[in-house]
Parts: sequence; structure tokens; C-alpha cells
Amino acid sequence: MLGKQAFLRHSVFPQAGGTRSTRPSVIRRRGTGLASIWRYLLAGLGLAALLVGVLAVVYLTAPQSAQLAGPDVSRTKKTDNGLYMASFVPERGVVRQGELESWLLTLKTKTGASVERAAIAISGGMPQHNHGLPTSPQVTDYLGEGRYRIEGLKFTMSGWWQLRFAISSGAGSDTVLFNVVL
Ligand SMILES: [Cu+2]
Repeated sequence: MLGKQAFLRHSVFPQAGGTRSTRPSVIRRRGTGLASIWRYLLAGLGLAALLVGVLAVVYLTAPQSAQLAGPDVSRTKKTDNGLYMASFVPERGVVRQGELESWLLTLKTKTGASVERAAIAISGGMPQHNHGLPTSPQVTDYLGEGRYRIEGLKFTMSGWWQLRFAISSGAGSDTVLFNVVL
């Protein structure tokens, strides 16, 4: 009896084994198909991660260059029509928020000659806040060699300020805008 069963199992087994041996190969083919999809997915994820990394680097470096390209805070400038060279410096050397200050404006012609007896009108404000100057700064003294003292400047808040000078002299009328960032 046992021998017969064993024989039957042995006789059946090759067929069953045969069918089993074909099934794993199908599964294996499916398996390799899935594996290649996963490989593509992983490659895609890798590329996406790389892209995110590149974008992060661009994003992190961009604000710095944007700040550099932002308001031109240079204190020496050619006037808008090129008639004068204007230099604008705080008389104490430092700018303090909320304090009345005096600044010196030095005017030279294109050829470097001092500009004497210029009429200077000052206006300005904060372009991002849409308000003007809290005070009315004016030229109070001429110090010679093209230097004019401007008193009554007050920066009441931190941020981006603009100061526009309208200059008139024998050399003509011109304007210049200075940016002050506190
Ligand atoms: Cu403001």
C-alpha cells in the first residue's frame, strides 16, 4: 500500500513538478518586470532628488545675489543727466535710526571742479511703505570745495529709504537719487 502510494506520488510528481516549473518562470518574468519598473522608479526618484537639490542651491544662492542687485546704496553717483558727480555721506560717519542727522553732499562737475552756490532741493521717503520723509531736510551751510551740509534728516524706521536731490547751478539742473538701507 505504501509502496503504491509512493509510486503514485512519484508518477504524479513529475507532471505536477512540470507545471510548477513553468509557473515559477512566469512569476520570475513578472518579477524581473516589476524589478525593472522599480529600477525606473528609483532612477526617477534619484533624478527628482537631484533636481530638488539643484533648485535648493539656486534658491539659497538667489536671495544673496538679489540683495546685491537690489537698491544701489553707493554714496557717490553721477547725476541722472551726467552733469555732476555727487557724494552723500553722514557727517558723523554712522547712521542712527530715529536721530536728527546732518549729512554732507559734495558736488563736482564732470571735469571735477567744485560746484559753488548750487540750489539744492531734497525730497524722499520709503518706496516700500509709500510714505515720504518725516522731516524737511535742508541745506544749511556751504563748507567750500563743493560741500554742502544738509540738516534735519531723520530715518524714523529701518528699511529702504530714498533721498532725491534736485541740483541747480551755473552748470545746469540735474537730479540724483541715493538709497539708504537701515
Ligand atoms: Cu516706512
